[in-house]
Amino acid sequence: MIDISTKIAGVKLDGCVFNASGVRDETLLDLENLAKSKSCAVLMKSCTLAPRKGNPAPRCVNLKYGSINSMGLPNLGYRAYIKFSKILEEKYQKPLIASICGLSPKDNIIMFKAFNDTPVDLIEFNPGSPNTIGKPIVGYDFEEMDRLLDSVSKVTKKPFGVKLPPYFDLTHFEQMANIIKKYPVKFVTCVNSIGNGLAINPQTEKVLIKPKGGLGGIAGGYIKYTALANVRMFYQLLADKIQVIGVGGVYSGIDAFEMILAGASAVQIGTAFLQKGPGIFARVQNQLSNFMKKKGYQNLADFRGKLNTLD
Ligand code: RRO
Repeated sequence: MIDISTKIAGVKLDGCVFNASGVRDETLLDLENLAKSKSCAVLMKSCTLAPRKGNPAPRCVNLKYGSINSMGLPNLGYRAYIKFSKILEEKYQKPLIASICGLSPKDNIIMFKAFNDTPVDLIEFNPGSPNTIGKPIVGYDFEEMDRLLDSVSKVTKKPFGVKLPPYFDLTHFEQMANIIKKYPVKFVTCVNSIGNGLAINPQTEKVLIKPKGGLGGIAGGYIKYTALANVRMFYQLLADKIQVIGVGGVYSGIDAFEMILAGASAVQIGTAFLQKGPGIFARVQNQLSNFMKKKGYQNLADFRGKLNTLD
């Protein structure tokens, strides 16, 4: 029997695949649909203190091999997600993960504190959104990240991780890993969308999304190789003491296998869930099990992080 279960920060997941924050996870209906699906956890939309409508539409468009979005953090405000977590905990037996994306350091502290007394199992801190107009990506400001991790570490009682923007330079991987290692961070999620791509319709000679003159976060197949590199680098730099969750361009069981081989302890699906619907979770996990069986692997530990180089 092939076992694809995993543990994140000690929380047991029946399989290793679940939804990425930001796709069909904003309302209670969305979250109940995830709870009923084969997603092995329910990860909620990144929340802010106050509800937000987000950016004007069209703000998320499918592309041939992925997607572009500038949603602008539409969410119902953290109080709604606290309420939803209590409802979900009563009705379903699935790990619950909150995603916090405060617009200021103070907002993050308020929300981290508020989630202490909820049934949420884990918190994914999201300082990497590329789409809040007028705000730079906090995950690229190393000093600010240090201060933020320091302050949230002091107030949270929940195991938490950080969703990182994609890094492209070797020294940046190292700098961020060294900051993360100073705090009780349990996992990093690699990666958020690659910010500020531009998709164009050559027929209409127009951009595809309305916000930011058409600029938006690129996700899906286009970013798989960047995501794999980030998973690999953080897996090596965090030396198995802090877990890595891989996200970016996972459409198949083999994509998930590659993430785990690079070092991921679990895999999230965003764009493929948007495009293919909730059946994607069972499909990817079945394909992963079949591929493992062919390879003679019984569980994820048999191959996690065991990627070979050519030297
Ligand atoms: O809501 C968004 O525009 C958004 C967020 Br918070 C994020 O973290 N990543 C993304 O691609 N879009």
